[in-house]
Amino acid sequence: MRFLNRRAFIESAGLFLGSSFLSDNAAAKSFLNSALDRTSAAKRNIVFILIDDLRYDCLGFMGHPFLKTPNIDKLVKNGANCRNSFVTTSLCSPSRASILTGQYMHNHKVVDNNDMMPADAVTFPQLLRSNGYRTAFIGKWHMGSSSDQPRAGFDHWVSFRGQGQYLPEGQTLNINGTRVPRKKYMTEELTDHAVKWLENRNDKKPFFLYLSHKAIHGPYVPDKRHEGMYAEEEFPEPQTMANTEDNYKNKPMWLKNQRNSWHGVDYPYHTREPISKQYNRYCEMILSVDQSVGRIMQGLKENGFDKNTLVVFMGDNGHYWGEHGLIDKRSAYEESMRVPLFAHCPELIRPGTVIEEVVANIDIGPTLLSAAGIKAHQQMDGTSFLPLLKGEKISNWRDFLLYEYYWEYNFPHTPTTFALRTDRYKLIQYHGIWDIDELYDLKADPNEKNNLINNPDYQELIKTMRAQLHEILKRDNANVIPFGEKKDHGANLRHRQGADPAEFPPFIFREN
Ligand SMILES: [Ca+2]
Repeated sequence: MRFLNRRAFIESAGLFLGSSFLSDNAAAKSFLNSALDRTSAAKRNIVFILIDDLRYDCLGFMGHPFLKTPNIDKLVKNGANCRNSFVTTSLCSPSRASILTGQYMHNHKVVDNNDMMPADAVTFPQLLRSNGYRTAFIGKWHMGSSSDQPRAGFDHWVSFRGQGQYLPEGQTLNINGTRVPRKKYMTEELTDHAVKWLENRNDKKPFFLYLSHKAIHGPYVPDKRHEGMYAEEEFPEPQTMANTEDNYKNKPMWLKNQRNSWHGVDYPYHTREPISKQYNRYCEMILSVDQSVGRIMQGLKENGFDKNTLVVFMGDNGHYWGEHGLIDKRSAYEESMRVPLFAHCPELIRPGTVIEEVVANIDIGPTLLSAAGIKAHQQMDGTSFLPLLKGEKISNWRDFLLYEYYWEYNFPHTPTTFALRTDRYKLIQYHGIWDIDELYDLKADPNEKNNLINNPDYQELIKTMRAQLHEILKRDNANVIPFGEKKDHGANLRHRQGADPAEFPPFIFREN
């Protein structure tokens, strides 16, 4: 059924009033008022913009030393900044599935970047669509690399297989089931499609647009217009990057071993190109993302949707740039699990709203459904934080967040990881590896340098946090780890001139 806008409703009511059925003025007035009440409760338009692998601090307003992001800065300034936002799994497909289903990875079962989403998964776009929304997906889907076919829940579909390519030569987009040759740099082309779709929103239904950028996932290929702009800028090297005894003191062995791997600073993506150069290109690519945000906001404004549309901007996972000798993501340190998350809606959100509560990817579905006046599905693990966006408090908001990552054969250097993060402490425990766990006091040690796992003062806390962590897993019958099919040896190379393997930590050794 079509929703009528206010004008259409008045027009149809006027026709009706012109007949002989309503001759009484009061009755006519009452009818009109109730019609207006119903139309004024029209559902909110929603735009969700997802960026791939965008770090929480690679933004101008975050005080970045050289990167400029005026459009994103403006969105944050005029909206809400969820300063403590995390993903429950720092990996593209599992996190995207958590966003769509509101579920932890152990429940939605998309455990790596290869698997399709289960056919019976319930996603929030499906619920929006079945509740009268016109829905569009434009961009990177990435659950099931072999298929770019339209997925359930969307009236309009523009996507590509797997990771896709930044440059258009020889590439196609799947537009509603038809392959169409690509024309432009990916970020710009996807934005073109999104703006065009917004321009055509005149069918009176509320709309939901999911713009899912490929940017800024590696390999890092900036738009020609931005290539080289930051080439000479100095890389902000993190203090935990150097291969020093201090940086690896009391650290797990896998961490040092990963240093010289696909996801380490000594052999980044199996190249010898310094990560500083890759980082500069990564930043240049963010310029296209910022332009995309500016064009979406402009498109909303030009079509009269700027006041009532809820725009949510988010990263699908974080990204290391040298912290602990790592690049990329997967493990549970802050730069990997923390993401940018902002919301903008002049009708709902006061400019300059800052939210301190811990929110996560599993909360996106419930929140956007709530903004549409729809109840979250019972399968969803997350909770709506819409009241926080509106400046209201939520009693009994979560005290801790579970984090999980399952070992992948294609990147064998990161172990299966479970973590429990409170606003002060983070317990990280590993599974299936002979190694040590970690505990950090995030207030005293935000860079996670001082592992407290063997500190006698913290043993009670560790016991409590372990119990809480396992309680969540047991509740969901998640004590069984699903895994994908092994197809090859994976990216298991090391460089001869890179770091040596780690030694067992001294406390493990005994003399007799
Ligand atoms: Ca990603």
